[in-house]
Amino acid sequence: MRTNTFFIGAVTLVCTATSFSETINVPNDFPSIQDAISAAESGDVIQVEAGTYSESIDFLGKTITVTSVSGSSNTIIDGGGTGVVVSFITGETNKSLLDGFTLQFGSALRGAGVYISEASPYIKNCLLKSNQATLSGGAMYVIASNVKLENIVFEGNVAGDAGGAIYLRDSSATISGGSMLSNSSTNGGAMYVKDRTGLVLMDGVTFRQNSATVNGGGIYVKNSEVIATDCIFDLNSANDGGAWFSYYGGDATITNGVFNDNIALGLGGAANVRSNSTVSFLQCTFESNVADSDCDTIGGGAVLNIVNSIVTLEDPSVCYNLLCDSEDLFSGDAPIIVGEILDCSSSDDPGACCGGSACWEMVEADCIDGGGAWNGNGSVCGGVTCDGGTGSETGACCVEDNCVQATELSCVDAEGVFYGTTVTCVATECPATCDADVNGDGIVNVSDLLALISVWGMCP
Ligand SMILES: [Ca+2]
Repeated sequence: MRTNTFFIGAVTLVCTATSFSETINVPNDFPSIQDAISAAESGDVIQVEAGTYSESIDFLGKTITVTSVSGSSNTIIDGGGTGVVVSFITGETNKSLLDGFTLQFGSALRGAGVYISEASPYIKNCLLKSNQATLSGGAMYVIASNVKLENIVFEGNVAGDAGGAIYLRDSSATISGGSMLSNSSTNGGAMYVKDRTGLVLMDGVTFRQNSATVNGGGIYVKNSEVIATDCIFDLNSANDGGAWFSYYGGDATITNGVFNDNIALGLGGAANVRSNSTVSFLQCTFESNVADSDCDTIGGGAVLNIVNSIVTLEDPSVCYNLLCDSEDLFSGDAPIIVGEILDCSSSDDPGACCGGSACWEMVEADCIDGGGAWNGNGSVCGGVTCDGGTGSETGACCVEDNCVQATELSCVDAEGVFYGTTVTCVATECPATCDADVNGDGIVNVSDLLALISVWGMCP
């Protein structure tokens, strides 16, 4: 509870209350976060203990920090399906900070998780999940504002109309780190950006498995400018613009972007850019994107579809993109290619990976790490049959110094080393192992003893 003890005695009467920043604890000083905010004064820090708080909070224009003691996974503000969870609607500045919460189960017309109007709050280290807006901004609605977001994860939020995770209008934003996972909407599965007033800057943001039933599985940009650096767009899907959709001056500069495994039923597996938009993709990778994924011949541009717009590709890496089943990379206007189209590096080449009877395309390391059966660089799921995970062919598998004829999957399961289906145990001599050979040179001698002594003591 706020106490006036400080103002008695040593502190002179010249000091005003605002010259102190006080720490207020929830629930020890106030049972609810909103009660603490209502009592707080400029500069105060509200520290919230771990727990689930069923309430909606409003910063009331105050220059305060609301932070959790134990981080977002342990400190939850639950909207309970009634209204907006957090509001910034009274001219808050970037000195109004929300740090370290999960904001969940908001339900509203707009901005069910966080609603920001004519304000500039700073939000970091939060998880916004399972919020639902009837219209726009499933997790966050931002209008006539300037927001700073740092390390925010948006997961499983839904908007009926636009921007499953974030809807930004007449606003600028700085978004650093974090990710947008499995959000969905009609347009802009994760983000919808409309009507510029300033830049939308994104750095190191991952857009993964977001979906739009119409346009822009990851992001939809209209009459705005987005600068995206080191962002990843993978596994997003839409009707047009699997990851990205630009419309009416939807301008962007995307540097070191990775566009992998995005899917459009129609146009632009990775991106659809149209109607006087100017978009530059600088040193971006486009790998395994698919357009016209339903192969109904309505669609185009495995990588890009361009209409009345200027699209520049500078030194792009392009591989394994498909229009239905053919490699037809671009449709509509031709992109401007600066430099050359590079192959994706071979070690990162995806291939078909069988897990049970299911198939995914991914890089070999991820496939083996996940216990899948690898079908080789450049293989595609359409060209292999996954037979329930046992793998149809066997090969030599060394489990320590024993060779067994096994499938790759069962070999990996046994933590063995698989030598390939063309190699048999008859032709394979597994390297001998012995426990005392500490440095692995095949001889047990004083070197092993010294290696052992060098690490003598408690295990780290
Ligand atoms: Ca189609």
